[in-house]
Amino acid sequence: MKVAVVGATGLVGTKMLQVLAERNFPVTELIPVASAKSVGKEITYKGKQFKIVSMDEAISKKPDIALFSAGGSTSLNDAPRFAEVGTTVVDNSSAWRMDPTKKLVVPEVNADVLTAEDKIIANPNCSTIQMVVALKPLHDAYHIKRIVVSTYQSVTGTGVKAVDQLMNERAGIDGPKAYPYKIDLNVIPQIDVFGDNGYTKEEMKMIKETQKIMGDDSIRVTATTVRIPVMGGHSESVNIEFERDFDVEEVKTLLAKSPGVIVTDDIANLKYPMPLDAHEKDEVFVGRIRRDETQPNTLNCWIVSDNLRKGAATNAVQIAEYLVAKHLIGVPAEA
Ligand code: 11C
Repeated sequence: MKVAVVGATGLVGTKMLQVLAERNFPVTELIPVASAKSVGKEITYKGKQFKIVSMDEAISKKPDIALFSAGGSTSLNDAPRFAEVGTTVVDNSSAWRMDPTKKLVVPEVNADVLTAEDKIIANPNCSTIQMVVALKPLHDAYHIKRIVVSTYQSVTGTGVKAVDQLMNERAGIDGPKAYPYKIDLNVIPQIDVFGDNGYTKEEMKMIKETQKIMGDDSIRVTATTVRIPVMGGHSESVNIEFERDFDVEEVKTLLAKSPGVIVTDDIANLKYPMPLDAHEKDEVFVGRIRRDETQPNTLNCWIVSDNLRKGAATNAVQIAEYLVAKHLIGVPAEA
């Protein structure tokens, strides 16, 4: 496969290169793309140096697949240009996610919606991905009526500038700010901008994307998304009301055998998921699984995952792997 990685120098782009290498994705030619100021510089992939090229040069090479993580406006502008030359784009931005003509995919949940006609495929938001991986098997078994989620999100979700802000604050160094407030020793109950309804964009993504990926608009979701000064991954406290009742031990068994999920739930030995443990792992970790005793058919749990991996790069590479396995890639788009 000729593989382009667009946004190859960013936090997610760098992770995409790492994950492609680790999982031995069948790369025959790697085409790293980044903004004009990085063109000509080099990145390392599997111990070899590769020159960063411009968008136009990458398109002229007609890659089989392009993994995009360069922001929404680049995706809106350039993903269709790749699609026109037959490249399948897996886009990590929010640009195409709610477009009814584009698929929004988490392989463990809905890879089966993909066809060879899908030339721009959307990768969901990190906090949505980890939640749906854990909740899909429970939806299948008990049917979800309502989800109440509060998140505890890593600064890595914002990007390099936010990581630098946290580290600078910790070291007592002044520097550029990614957030309107100090993040070290603080908690900021705002991720992305506010909409007219008082919810942030991140909260609305969790609502809309969950319904689209699960293929079920009847699932009611309400979210509060919060930034905390951690690095290794996003955590979520999730309360789920089901139509049917469940047995807590059965829930644990069901989750433990679900693809991409690891149950870490042994309170006697103080075992539960934490971002420090999820860091650099591809799975979604679920713990603190218990009945909500205040109303029927309702469960509480705690979901943690590395937002740069399963929440972004790994999910995109898994989509690419699925396309290869099912021979849905490198096929010319229909006229
Ligand atoms: C965050 N979830 O943690 C965001 C980052 O729509 O892909 C990813 C934004 C997105 O800030």
